[in-house]
Amino acid sequence: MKIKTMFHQRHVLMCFLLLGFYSTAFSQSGYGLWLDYEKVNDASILSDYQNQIRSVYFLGESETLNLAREELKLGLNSLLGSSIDFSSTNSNNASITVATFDQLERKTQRKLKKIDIAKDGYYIGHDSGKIVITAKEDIGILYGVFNFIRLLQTQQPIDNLAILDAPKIDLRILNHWDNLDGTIERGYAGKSLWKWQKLPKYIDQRYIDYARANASIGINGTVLTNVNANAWVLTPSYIDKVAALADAFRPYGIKVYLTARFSAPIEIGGLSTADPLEAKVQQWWKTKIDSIYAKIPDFGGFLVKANSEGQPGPQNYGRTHVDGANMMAEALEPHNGVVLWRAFVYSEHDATDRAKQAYSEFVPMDGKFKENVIVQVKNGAIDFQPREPFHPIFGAMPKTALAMEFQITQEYLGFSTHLVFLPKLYEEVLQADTYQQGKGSLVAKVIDGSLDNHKISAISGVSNIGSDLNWTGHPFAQANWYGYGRLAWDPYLDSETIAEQWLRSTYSNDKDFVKPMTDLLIESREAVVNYMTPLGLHHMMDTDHHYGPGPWVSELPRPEWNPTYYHKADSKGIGFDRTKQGSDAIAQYADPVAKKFEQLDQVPENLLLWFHHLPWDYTLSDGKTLWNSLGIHYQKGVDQVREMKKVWEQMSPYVDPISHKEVSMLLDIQLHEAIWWKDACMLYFQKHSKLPFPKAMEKPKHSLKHYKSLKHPYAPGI
Ligand code: GCV
Repeated sequence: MKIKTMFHQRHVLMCFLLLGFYSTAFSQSGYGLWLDYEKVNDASILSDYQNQIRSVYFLGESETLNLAREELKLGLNSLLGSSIDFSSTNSNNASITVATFDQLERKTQRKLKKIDIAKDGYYIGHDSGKIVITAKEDIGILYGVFNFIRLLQTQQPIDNLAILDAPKIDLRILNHWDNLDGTIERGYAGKSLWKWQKLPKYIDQRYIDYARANASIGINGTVLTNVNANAWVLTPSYIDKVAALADAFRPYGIKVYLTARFSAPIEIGGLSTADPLEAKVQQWWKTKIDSIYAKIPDFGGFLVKANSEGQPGPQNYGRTHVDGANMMAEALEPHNGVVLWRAFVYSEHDATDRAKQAYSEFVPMDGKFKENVIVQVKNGAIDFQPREPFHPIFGAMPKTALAMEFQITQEYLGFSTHLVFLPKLYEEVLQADTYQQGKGSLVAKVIDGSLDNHKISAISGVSNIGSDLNWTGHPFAQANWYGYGRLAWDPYLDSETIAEQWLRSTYSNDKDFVKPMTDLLIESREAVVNYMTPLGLHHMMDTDHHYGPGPWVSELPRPEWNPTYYHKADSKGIGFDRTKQGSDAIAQYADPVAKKFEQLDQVPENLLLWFHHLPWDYTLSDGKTLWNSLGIHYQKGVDQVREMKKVWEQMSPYVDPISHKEVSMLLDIQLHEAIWWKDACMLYFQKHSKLPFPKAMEKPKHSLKHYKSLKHPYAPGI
């Protein structure tokens, strides 16, 4: 560097000071995610670890194994604060042995031979008092290493380990809704990570850091592009760019997928049709797919949004989703690629309840899709609302592999401004019992393929990652990326464990931090439901950008884009009647579930207005009227955010000052917006109910006219 020749010595000193400041600011920026390995701060745990870990015998060479070795070195050296001896030749007295099973010494193999390690899984145990991390495959070693590091990060005992672990879902995928121009649909954390113009030659360090973070939680696939797809990504020059990303991600066990625009044969192929039954169209896709595999031999496959919200699809040619999906599947099959075909369909020309349409269209097609087609279903039948009942398709298509689609980006939950811990929402859906094969037919079992014995299983999360220094906009939105990954690995994990692990790995192991903050994360999901859409209300967000409340919106050309379509508030009452007297959407659920939702004395109160239209003076189980309860729920949401703020204020001893301030400011905005939601919605509903606000509810700050006048033309997220 030329610093000395460029500056006077005084400036040099200043530079160092600034660099010091910069590196502190950087380390506090959140860039390191849950992978900043800070030295264990509990003296007795540290000395216990130091006694048990003095040296590592790490066998094998491959790109993935080399990464695992470096990660373990980094983890141990940082967490233990000393330099650990690594050897690949000398096993003598090494405290930890790391090797794939076939490379372990014979005597260790004999001892562990009964342990049935699944593909991609790993085992962490002991042999003659020494720790062994082993796996069948290199990627299992990497996963094992990350999990071993997590034990130390979260200060767990390591003297009696016997952890046999493996992913329960095969394809654990992130869906980026990233456009080729760098914008991100519903993205609130900056621009796309993918620098298309500089690819394939320029490999941004962020690609590597992204892949490492994903591997640490077991994610093994990434769809690079928006489901509202651009055919251009399938042209040769873009495939070269995609191949460069695939090369960067491969050592971390991550495959790339692309979104395929159904009309691509016309747009970039020069054909006059994209009819899936036309031989020339089939041939076009075959040639295209072969050319992709020539450059990316482990390409994952396609994710397709067809005949949905204006996207082209087979129905443009009078064909079905089966025709479209199977055509692509056939071309992908020889390469072991899959088609993730989305079931997110609803039409303005269909007068039936939007919540019913995907089921009505897809369930009759069960058994007709090829084996490498996975139908990807959103967690609920409308659209990623703060609370929805599980999608009735789950369990209702036993002959078709179904993927879960969760949204990690907070399109309907306060963007990257509100602190909402989504694993709580995911857990609620995964643990829901569909009863499709009797009691215990959990959504999780549909997704992991165990309920209907599927050969392949998949889960997708719509990414919340962008170019912001901290990746996700809100520092706590990192917990949603992390939590999604953990649940994709094991959909039976409970959200509290995930919250605790994330907090410990990211911030502090101090019990006075971990306990209140775990409670805060868990509570945060119910808070957002309360201040946005309590008691089963849904889709009341303002038009288009979905930022803030817009319960009054009623004039959009597509009826089902209007909030009034969903809450149906009138002088008599509020709620969507989906019973037999109403849209009968409830009939799409298996009997015991349907009965529960149909009957007012059984329907869970938190879904009441999802399924029933009820009078304002309807009495709830606690004796309150519906109207009063609504106001009390809105107020509760606001109070919950106030409580979150109070808890966070106490946390400054455990969090660096920059992050603490950042989250405090975001909580201030969240509180302001929670009040906005309460006031705007209750004022609007009062126009219909004509009732006074319940006493427990704070009076609105402004008039309904004021709230209706608010406009947000440049709300982020496109
Ligand atoms: C990618 C909702 C969102 C759209 C999104 C769509 C989908 O309608 O508002 O931005 O489009 O879901 O999931 O396809």
